[in-house]
Amino acid sequence: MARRFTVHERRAVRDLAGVWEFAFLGDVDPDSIDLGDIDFDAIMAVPGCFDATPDHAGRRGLAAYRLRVPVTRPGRQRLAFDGVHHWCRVHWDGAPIREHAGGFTAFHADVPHAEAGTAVLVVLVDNRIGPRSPLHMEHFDWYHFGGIARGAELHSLPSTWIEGLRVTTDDVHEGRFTVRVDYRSDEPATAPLEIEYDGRVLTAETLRLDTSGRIERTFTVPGARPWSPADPALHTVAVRLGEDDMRERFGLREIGTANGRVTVNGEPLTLLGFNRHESHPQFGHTQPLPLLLNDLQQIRDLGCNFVRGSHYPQDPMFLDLCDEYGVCVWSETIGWQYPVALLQDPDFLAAQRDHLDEMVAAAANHPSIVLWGILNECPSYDPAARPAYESLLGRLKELDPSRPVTYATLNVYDDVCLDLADVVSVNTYPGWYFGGLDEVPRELDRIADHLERTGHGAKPLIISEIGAGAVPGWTDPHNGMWTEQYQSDLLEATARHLLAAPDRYAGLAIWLLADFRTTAHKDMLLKRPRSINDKGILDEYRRPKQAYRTIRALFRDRS
Ligand code: ADA
Repeated sequence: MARRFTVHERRAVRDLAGVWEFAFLGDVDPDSIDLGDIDFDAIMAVPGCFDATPDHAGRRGLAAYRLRVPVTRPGRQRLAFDGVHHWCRVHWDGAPIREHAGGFTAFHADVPHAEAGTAVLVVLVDNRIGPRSPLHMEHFDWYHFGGIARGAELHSLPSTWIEGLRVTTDDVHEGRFTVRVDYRSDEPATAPLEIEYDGRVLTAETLRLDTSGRIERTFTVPGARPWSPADPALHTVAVRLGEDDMRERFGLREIGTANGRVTVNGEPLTLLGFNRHESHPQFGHTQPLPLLLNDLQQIRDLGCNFVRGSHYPQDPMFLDLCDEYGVCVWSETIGWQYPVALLQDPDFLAAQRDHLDEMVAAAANHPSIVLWGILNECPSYDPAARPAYESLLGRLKELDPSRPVTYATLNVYDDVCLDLADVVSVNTYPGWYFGGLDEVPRELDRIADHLERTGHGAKPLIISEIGAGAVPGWTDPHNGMWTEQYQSDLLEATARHLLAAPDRYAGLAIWLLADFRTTAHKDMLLKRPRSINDKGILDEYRRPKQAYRTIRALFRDRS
C-alpha cells in the first residue's frame, strides 16, 4: 500500500507498480477463459484504469493483466491490492487464488507456499456493471472506471506474521492509547514482541503464540502531543513480532458530538469543506501523487478543514496527506441512490458489509477520519430500508465505537432513520433543482427548524451537499444557470448563511470540489453538459472557476 511512511522494514515487500502486459477480452464470461489462450497484445499501467486510456476509452468488458514476479524468499506469499474495479479473479501460476468485488477497498490473495523463482501473475478484471459486482450500478452519477486502479504489492510472509495493527486513543489528555496486534502463525510458536513509539521502545517481551490471536497493550505517554486540524501531530508505532514487523502512523485525538456540534478533543469544530470524487479524465479513479497533492493544496488554500469522500473510500495516500495537513475526512462506503429492493436483498447487504469491513480495516488508524458514513441518498425515508441502515450503522459502531456515524439523506423531511445516526447530514439543492437563489437561506432554515421540531435538534447537522453546475468559462448577461457567476452567487449565499449560525449548522460539504465524468446512462447525460458533473468549483483539470475565489475569501476570513 503506497503510504507516506515505510510500513515494513523486516518483511520483504515488492512494489508491483509499473507496466503490465494487457489484453482486452470484451464481453465474455470469465469462467469460459483459458488463461493459456489469452493474447497479451498490449501493455497497461498499474496502478491505472484501462478505460481511461485512449485505446480503451469507455469500453466495458473483461480484461487480463499479466506480470512475471520474482519470488526471492520461498514460503507464504501475499498479493496485496489497494483497489481493483469492479470485479477481479487473481491467478498465481495459473491457479485462481482469490476473487474480489468492489473497487475502492484493499484486499489480499495468499499463496500458502511458493518456491523461489519467477511466478506468473494474471488478474482478470471486469468493469461491467452486473451481478459479479453487486455494489456497482449503472445509474450512479459518476463514471465507473475499470482496472487495477490502486497500488499492488507482493509480500513474502514469515511463518509468524502480523495481520493487522490498530491504535486507539483511550485518553487524549493523559496520552493513553491501546495498540492491538492481530497475528497468524503456521504453527504455535514462541516469538519476541517489541512495540516502539516514535522510536522509543515501550515494551519488549517474549510471547507464546497460537496459530492466530490478538495481542493488546495499553501505554501512557505523558505530554504526548494530540492531533487536531490546527496542529496535526502524528506519532508512529512500530511492532516487531518474530521475523515480521509493521508500523502505523496515528494521532492521539477524540472525536465526539455535543450540543449540536462535532468536537475534536472536546472542542467544537465547524467542519467546512467539499465533496471530493476520485476521478480524472486521464487517470480515471487512479490518483497519481501530484494530483493528490494538488487537491490537498487547493483544499488548504480554500481555507477548508473538511472533505467528504463522496461516495466511496478514498485513496490511502489521500488519507495520509489529510492526516498530515490536518484535514478532517468523512469516509463512506460506496453508495448512490440504491433502490429499496436492493437494501432488502441479503446478498447485496452482505457485499455492503464486506466492503464496510474493508473500509474500516484499511482506514481506522487515520486521525483525519472523523466520521464514518454509508449509503449516500438511499431510501432512508422508507421504513422498508430501515433494517439495512440499522445493520450497517450498527456494524460501524461495533467495529469502531470511537467515531460518530452518519449518512447523507436525500429527503430529511420524511426520513425514518435519523435516530440511528450521530450526525444528521442533509443533501439539498435549493436554487438548482428547486427554487431560485432566494430559496437558499429559506431551505437551510427550514431544514434546521424541522430537525429542532422533530427532536433531532441536539444532533450536529451537516449540509453534506449543496451546489450548482457551472460550465467552465461560461458567462451570460443574465447570470443564468450554468454560468460561473450563478454558481458563485449560490455558494456565497450558502456559505454566508451557514457561517453566521455555527450553533445550527455543524458543517458544510459543498458539492463539489472538482468536476468529473458522469455515467454513460442517457437519463444522467441529458442533465450533464459535456458528460461531466460540473458542480465543481474546479474543472476536471483543477482549474479554478469564479466560485473558488468567492469561497476562498469567505472560508479564510471566518476566524
Ligand atoms: C446528489 C448526489 C450526488 C450528485 C448530485 C448532483 O445529491 O448525492 O452524487 O449526483 O446530486 O450533482 O445532482
